[in-house]
Amino acid sequence: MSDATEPSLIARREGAAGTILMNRPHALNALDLPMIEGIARALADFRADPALRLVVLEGAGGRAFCAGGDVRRMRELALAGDAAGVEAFFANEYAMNLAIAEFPRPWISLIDGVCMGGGIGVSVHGSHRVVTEHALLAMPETAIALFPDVGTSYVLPRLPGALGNWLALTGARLKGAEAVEAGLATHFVPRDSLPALRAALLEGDAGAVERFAQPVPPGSIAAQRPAIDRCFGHETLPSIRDALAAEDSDWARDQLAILARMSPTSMAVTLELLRRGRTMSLADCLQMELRLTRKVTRHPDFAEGVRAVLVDKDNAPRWTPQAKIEDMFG
Ligand code: QUE
Repeated sequence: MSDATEPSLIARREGAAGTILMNRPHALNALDLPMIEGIARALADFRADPALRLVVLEGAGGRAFCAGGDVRRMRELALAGDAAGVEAFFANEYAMNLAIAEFPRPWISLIDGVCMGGGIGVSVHGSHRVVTEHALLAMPETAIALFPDVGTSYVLPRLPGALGNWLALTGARLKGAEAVEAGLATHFVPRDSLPALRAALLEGDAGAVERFAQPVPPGSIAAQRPAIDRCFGHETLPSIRDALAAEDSDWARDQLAILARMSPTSMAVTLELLRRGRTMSLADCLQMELRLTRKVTRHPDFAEGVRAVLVDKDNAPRWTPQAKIEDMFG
């Protein structure tokens, strides 16, 4: 456990590298506003340092890379009617995500634990996403009536086949090797090799990632792909449900049960978001996401979803379905 006096973000120069440690292990390194501002400041400082060859991003505590954003706090702000507070958080986070995409040198994330939501946002736009056998990646926002954000409305529709729709709607959790298979991660390196890889990176040698990486054989994603594409490659939720029902398999029944727990509004918003994001730039996708947060965080499902999953942890959200999804896109 870190104590309250320890900084939640530690950014410094080590050798030829800039290093950033997300350091809120008691909250699985979930990003709060000071951490987001700290990463943005580090990006600017590192850019201005011509001797700095690459950046290494890590999570403290051994269990998580980064579990997401500080959605408990967002719920409190939303319930208090503090729209400006909600806006400040997401606007800063998404601007930082774009700055990572535009960072001109290697941005190397070492993902050795849970990496969800905001954790995907600080890694996926960089050049190298290194995962270990302990990595677990997901975009689980439909469970809390949010939607896949942090630029994933750009990333997910560009994954092969219907993988993006599947990951976004079900919040499926991918192990490290599966994340490489799906294209969210770029390299698999065993946890045991991370200290040696890190030492090489501090010498400024980004090529070390390739040398330490192990090949990932086609696995569970390849096996599920035909069914994922058959069932999740549809434009509407009813047609996705119909396709799952027609499969008549245990896998398809599992997917239907998962979808039945998610916010119906959030799923419809998510499907439309990824449909639009497919042909948009990352900057435009982030702007679309920011507009969506204004409506989505005011919808009763958001506070209820965070309550059910993260506050009371009863996992029994009482959703308030709504008829017109187009309204959410404002
Ligand atoms: C969906 C999410 C998040 C989530 C769970 C979901 C999310 C998030 C966290 C989280 C988890 C553990 C913590 C914490 C936050 O969980 O965004 O502070 O200790 O941050 O189903 O979007």
